Amino acid sequence: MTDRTHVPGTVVPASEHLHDGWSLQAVDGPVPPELVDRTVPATVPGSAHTDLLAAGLIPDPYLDRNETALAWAHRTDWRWTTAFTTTAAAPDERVDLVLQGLDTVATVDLNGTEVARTANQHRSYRVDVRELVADGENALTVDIRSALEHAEEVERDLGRRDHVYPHPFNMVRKMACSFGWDWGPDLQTAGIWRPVALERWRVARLAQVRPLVTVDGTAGVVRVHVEVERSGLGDDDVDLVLRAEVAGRSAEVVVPRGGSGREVGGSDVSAVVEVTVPDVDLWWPRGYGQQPLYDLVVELARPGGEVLARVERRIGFRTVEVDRTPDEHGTSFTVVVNGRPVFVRGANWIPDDHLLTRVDRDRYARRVTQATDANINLLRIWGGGIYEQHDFYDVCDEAGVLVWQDFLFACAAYAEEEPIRGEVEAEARENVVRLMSHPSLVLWNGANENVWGYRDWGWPEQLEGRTWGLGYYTELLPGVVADLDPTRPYSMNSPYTPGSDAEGTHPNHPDHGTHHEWECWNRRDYVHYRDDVPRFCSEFGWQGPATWATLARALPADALVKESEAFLLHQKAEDGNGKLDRGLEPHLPVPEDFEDWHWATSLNQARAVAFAVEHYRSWWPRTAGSIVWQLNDCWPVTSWAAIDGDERPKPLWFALRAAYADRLLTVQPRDGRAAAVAVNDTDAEWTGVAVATRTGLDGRVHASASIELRVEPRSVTVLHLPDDVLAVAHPSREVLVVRVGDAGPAGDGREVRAVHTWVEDTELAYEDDVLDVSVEPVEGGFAVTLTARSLVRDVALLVDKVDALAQVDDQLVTLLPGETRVLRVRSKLAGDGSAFLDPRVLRSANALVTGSRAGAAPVG
Ligand code: BMA
Repeated sequence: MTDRTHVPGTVVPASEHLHDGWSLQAVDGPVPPELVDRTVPATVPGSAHTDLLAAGLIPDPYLDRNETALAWAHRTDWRWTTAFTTTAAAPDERVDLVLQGLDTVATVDLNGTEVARTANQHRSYRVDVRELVADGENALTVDIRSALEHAEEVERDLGRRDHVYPHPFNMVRKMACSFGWDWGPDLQTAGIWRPVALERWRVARLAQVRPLVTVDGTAGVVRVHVEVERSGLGDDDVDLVLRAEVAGRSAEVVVPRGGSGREVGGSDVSAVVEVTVPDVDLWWPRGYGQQPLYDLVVELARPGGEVLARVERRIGFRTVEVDRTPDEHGTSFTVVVNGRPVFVRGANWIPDDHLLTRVDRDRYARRVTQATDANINLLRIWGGGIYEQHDFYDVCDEAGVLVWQDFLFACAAYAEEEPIRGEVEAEARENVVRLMSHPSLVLWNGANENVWGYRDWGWPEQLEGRTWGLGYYTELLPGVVADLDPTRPYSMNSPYTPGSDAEGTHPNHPDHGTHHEWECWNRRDYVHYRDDVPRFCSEFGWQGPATWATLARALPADALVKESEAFLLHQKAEDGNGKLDRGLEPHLPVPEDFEDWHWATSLNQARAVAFAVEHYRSWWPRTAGSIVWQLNDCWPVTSWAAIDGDERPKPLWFALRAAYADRLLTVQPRDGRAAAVAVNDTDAEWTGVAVATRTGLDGRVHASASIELRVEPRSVTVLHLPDDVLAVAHPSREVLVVRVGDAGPAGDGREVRAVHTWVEDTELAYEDDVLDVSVEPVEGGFAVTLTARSLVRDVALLVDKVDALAQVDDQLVTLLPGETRVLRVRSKLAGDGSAFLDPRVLRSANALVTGSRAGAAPVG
């Protein structure tokens, strides 16, 4: 049976999966008594955690305080065993055992013979087992020992290197956040996490297929580089034919006989075949054009005869570069696709479930759809996670979502000696080749924050001259990219100053290359995002809690308070709740009541991030990208995510969708006064009339001006506002409104607007009860009608509080006096829908302020 989850795209030879009949046992370590000598059925691919969960032997690690209760697994050794039936190798047949992924420190035994020892989650292993497989029953055992203890031993051998969290995650090639992160649980998985199979082949196989895709004028060119492994058996020393076909065009070359049987999985001979597709349709990022994908078929055959190997890939024709030209502002960092500079409206991606094997194609597709629905055009796969499954990149290829892939290094110094170095090189080579066919993949990045760490986090003192990873970022990794995937750009680190070295211009200098803005959130209020105009902000973010239904599923009812141990276990950031409160104080009351606090911090998260995004977009093309930390979560937790661990969008998601809209109006300081900035990130000119008014909270217009709007495609225009519109008399009673009614030919006809207040909500003269609401059942759910009698800011229906499955079409809706808006709620709930009008559900910024005033001065 063939299965594309084996080696994606490999059709010949077929794989015999070894996924059945597995069982798991804890063999050593501080295991609880109920697991001693106990054997449980195991799912492969899978992990010890998912197997024990399925067997009902451990509680759900994501709930309550179960994470802590499962810490014994960190120092436990495990054994997986299976028996399978097959046939012995024919005289001229190679039989390889192919292990696509082991997590992590494993010994593999087939029929009593050790066939592999591994210590790298990020690569695959191939072993020639033709002498070992027997007719009939065969026994396969995979022993996996504690990765933590292995890492501690390596650390003792090589000398300590700094790492930002307690465990030495930098001493073993395993997903860094396996060991806990400031948004992730410390659940150190072990398991056979990717497919296992026997592969039978004769004569020769395609050991490596590397399509280098370029564009030449109007033609698409794919140069397919292959490495061929000979079986070393029978009549393998023959000339072969390598053929490639795409879009009905094909080409072939002869692969000469060569030395054979050198090294299993290695290459005996290389070959290149080139196919040109005239008048090719280019692949574009979303918003710039279509995403045509072409099937590439690569075959290795006997001349005029039997196909020995066949690999399929889906490619797209496009060019990509990163413009890092020095200019009057510093050093740019602009992604250019098919010659067109792209403003990156991005989000950082972490593994979507800490228990990785539960993420399937549908889950990836749901997440990427949420990203595109929020107008995101790039996802950065962060270096503390993994190289994702092909499905992730496939979904991005189809959606036109650009992918920036970090090599897997994050927030730590890394030893450049063995046994780490060889693993780093092997995993980099393998994954570059594995992923390079995807057109969505536009950038390889050396590491997350490691040059910055060396510079600012006290590493040199602690290292005493030991290596820390620089050679990986400056030599090994760029060398691998140049060698294997030369059409794709490489960036040394994020953040990083292009052209600098570790001692030169500060790696996090906002004027040069990529920048991570973490002063805001960690130490400063979000208004300070405006202090810099970074060239490309690849990380910035603000925390907020998970949605209510997610929290209520994960925590017992009595733990739904800020101080509970369970809630704090699901808040991993250093002084996270303190930062949330301090972040609220300048803007909104800090509520005592937990549900009010939950809403206030959710709203503040959304506003903080939107504030940054609007600032960054307003500076295009000087600022060429904004990648918010972070799109998703891997379990239920308070974090920077826009989508929580149960896949629910937080208020931030709605704010991002608005701030990342194709066309944006925003009020920004320019030359010491407020200006309206119109951002047009479409290919059509944006014309219309911008009406700017100085309006009372009661709706009275004190001053008004009409300004002709003309914004070129993919550009930004600053609109000067007249003095009388800015001459605010009563800051607590007036707002500035800028609106463009006609969004022009490419617009959707909807008004684009900005509502700007001169003071914080706490100082606005909000009155009580100025929002009229009604609800009626409609097909598929409910319609909630909102009408404002005075300014109402950031209305949100927290629908999951009523129905955990409900969805609402918008949140954080601001209404001017007299305006009406209907929100659509999708829900199967019975009844009249009045539950959606409960003040715990129907929220606004106003009610936080008026409610706290009432609380401060209780009537009666
Ligand atoms: C950045 C990231 C992550 C971290 C986030 C929030 O440094 O690279 O390491 O989770 O900040 O603190």
